[in-house]
Amino acid sequence: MIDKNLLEESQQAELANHRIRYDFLAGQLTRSGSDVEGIIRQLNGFQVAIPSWALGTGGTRFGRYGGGGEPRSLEEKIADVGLLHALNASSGAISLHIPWDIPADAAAIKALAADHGLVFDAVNSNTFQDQPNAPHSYKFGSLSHVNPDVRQQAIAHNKAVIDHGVSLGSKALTVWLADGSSHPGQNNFREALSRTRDALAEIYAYLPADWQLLIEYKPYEPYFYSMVIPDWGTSMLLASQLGPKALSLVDLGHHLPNTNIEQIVAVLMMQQKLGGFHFNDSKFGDDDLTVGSLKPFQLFLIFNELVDGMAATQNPAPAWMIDASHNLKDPMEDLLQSVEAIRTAYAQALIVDRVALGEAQQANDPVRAQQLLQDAFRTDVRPLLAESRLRMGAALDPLTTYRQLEVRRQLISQRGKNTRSTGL
Ligand SMILES: [Mn+2]
Repeated sequence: MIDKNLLEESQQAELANHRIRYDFLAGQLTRSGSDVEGIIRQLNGFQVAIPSWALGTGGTRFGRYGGGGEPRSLEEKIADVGLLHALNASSGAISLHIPWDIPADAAAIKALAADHGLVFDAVNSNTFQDQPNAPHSYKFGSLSHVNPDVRQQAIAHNKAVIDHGVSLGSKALTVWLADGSSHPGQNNFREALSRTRDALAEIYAYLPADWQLLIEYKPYEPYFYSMVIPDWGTSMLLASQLGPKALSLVDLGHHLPNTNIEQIVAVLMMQQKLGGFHFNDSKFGDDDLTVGSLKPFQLFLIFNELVDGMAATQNPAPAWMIDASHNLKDPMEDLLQSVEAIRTAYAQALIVDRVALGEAQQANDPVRAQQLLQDAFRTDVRPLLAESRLRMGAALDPLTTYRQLEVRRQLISQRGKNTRSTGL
């Protein structure tokens, strides 16, 4: 746990600098018509879930270089997310992956999370790996498999994941299917999708009344010729056929290069089918890199559509989660950077002059429209984010505090150098 006195002491010297920066920005934004207090309130309420598998070092199929002090149990993963939340006041939810993180005592785990101010976000099922002693293999698919016994095993697993989620207070199941084919002719596309829809319908029927089923899509990998749910259109088709509790989930890394993701967001929201987001960044494919590290403008454009859509459509509030892998960085530092990038894009989208943008669109004035977006994107909103954290008792600058307090060194001394977190 972060000692609040130490935290305050460590940033005492920075407070005066922050005040100057914040007052300047707040004055500027107020003069240009922004409701600064309203923006701070929206930032305060914005929580991004941390997945339980992102707290350890990731790897590639070539190797993995652990950084030490990784959580050894679900309890330690919750402690790590609690630490992030204490520093940034924006990581107040954890998303579990089953079977990597099955709670032995759900009530105790729920209480532990509550001690850290955390709730449980969507639970995630896994039919992309065979589990020890499972009677059937997913080598050739799970919900789309030609053998009904394999499909039933995958359906039963998803129902069990829902049960775990219910015991923790989760409200959604995220399904990412690794089903697909690597060779032309291997699968009958029509039949594979129709089997998947029927299997998802059985899972959907098992959902509690206040739950959602979030359907993730991905164009390739692990299979390289076809994926059964390759794109947002297929995901939305399934969600539409299943019913109102089924929605699409957008993972930023699950698109082919140069895909206009912000347009996908807009259309899904128009259909009230945007259920959730997995944030990361990428250069080539599903790279799972730090959010906003490569394409911050794309992230801003996506948030511009999200803010617009949340005000103008009946789309339910989406679930926000980071879905990244940390091969070189300390995972905690990477997650702090990612949450900051997400909040930056959100704050920038909140200061877009939407009335003027609407007028520019009506007047067919692309120059003015571009200027309005650039004005927001080029505004340094970091003092707003710091002010929001300060008011919630968190760190002015989470990353600097994390290093000043030598958190990783302490985790290594408590847990050891060679611990390995379950997950990626
Ligand atoms: Mn994902």
